[in-house]
Amino acid sequence: MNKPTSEYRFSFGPWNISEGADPFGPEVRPAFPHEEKYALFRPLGFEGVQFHDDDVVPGIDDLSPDQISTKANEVKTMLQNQGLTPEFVAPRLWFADQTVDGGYTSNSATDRAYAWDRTEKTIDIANAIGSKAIVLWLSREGSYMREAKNAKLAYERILATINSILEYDKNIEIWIEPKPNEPTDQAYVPTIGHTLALAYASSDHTRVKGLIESAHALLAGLDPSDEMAFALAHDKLGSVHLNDQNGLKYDQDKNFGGANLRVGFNQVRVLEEANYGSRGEFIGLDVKAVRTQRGCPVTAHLTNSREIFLHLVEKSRTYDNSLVEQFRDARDYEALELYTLKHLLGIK
Ligand code: 3MF
Ligand code: MG
Repeated sequence: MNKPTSEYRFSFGPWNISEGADPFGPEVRPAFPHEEKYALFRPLGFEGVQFHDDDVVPGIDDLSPDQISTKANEVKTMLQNQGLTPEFVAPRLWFADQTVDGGYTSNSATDRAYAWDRTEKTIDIANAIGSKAIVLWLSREGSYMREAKNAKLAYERILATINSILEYDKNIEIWIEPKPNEPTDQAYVPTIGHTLALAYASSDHTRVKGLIESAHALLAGLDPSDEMAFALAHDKLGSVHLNDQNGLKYDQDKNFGGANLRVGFNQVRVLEEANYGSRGEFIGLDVKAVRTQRGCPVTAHLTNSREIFLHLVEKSRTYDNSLVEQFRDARDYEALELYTLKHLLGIK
């Protein structure tokens, strides 16, 4: 029996409420205080918070371990007061001077040490606020010039880091969020296949999983629902970042279903079929507010993506699976496609 739609738990990260700056222009909306964002989650229909280490502890690089722990404890209390769950904490390894060449794969030993230090802090913060997972979006672990790094060594360094994390904390889970490019030209862990190969090569694969972002799969030229199915077949889908992407261009973080409703439907269908969410997994969103949107704070992109997800859950539950089986048995995929498109259009 499927769970009622209301049982899905949704999450997003505070960076999804932004002032609208892009590489071509400054902020277009007034700043909305970071600390006030958390009061918005529940009223908008979200109970999970995705964090970067410095979302929990701003200015993390300049603070002592005691100061970091005090701030993390404050955030834990705030989450409890607001009825929120921390979904994960991710080390932000792409902002600092020490990460211009990547973190774990940087050619500088001191910069690699900085990346490890930030990772330890991230794990400590995850524990302090009660998050069972850290996310590694491997941002600058890649190259802009192919010859700049030794790729084999880079993969060995990433694997060694995964093992060090598993050793440092005997309970924490690592969810790797693969992405093929941006900010790098070529990223070292571009797909869920690479992610799971690293997981199985690690010292405890049961604690290494993937987080699949729809747009990242599309940027790799892959279908997000097949990527999700691959992770689900290995019971290694830690979380998802649902959004959309209109072809091979910059990472758009469009609203879920906004570029291709059918691709959205298939992600929901695959998640539903695997009963994703029944063990508390979140439906995470990673969507960007468009620059033209006025107001402060802007949140329509979040509620709209959530609403479309729930409509697609209904579409998935009313999809006539016995008819689909008949079409499959007869290999009448033309009829299957027409039925699917009419179902999405609401035509009998
Ligand atoms: C980049 C991303 C990131 C990650 C986030 C958590 C800024 O394309 O999707 O969002 O999701 O850093 O790991
Ligand atoms: Mg993401």
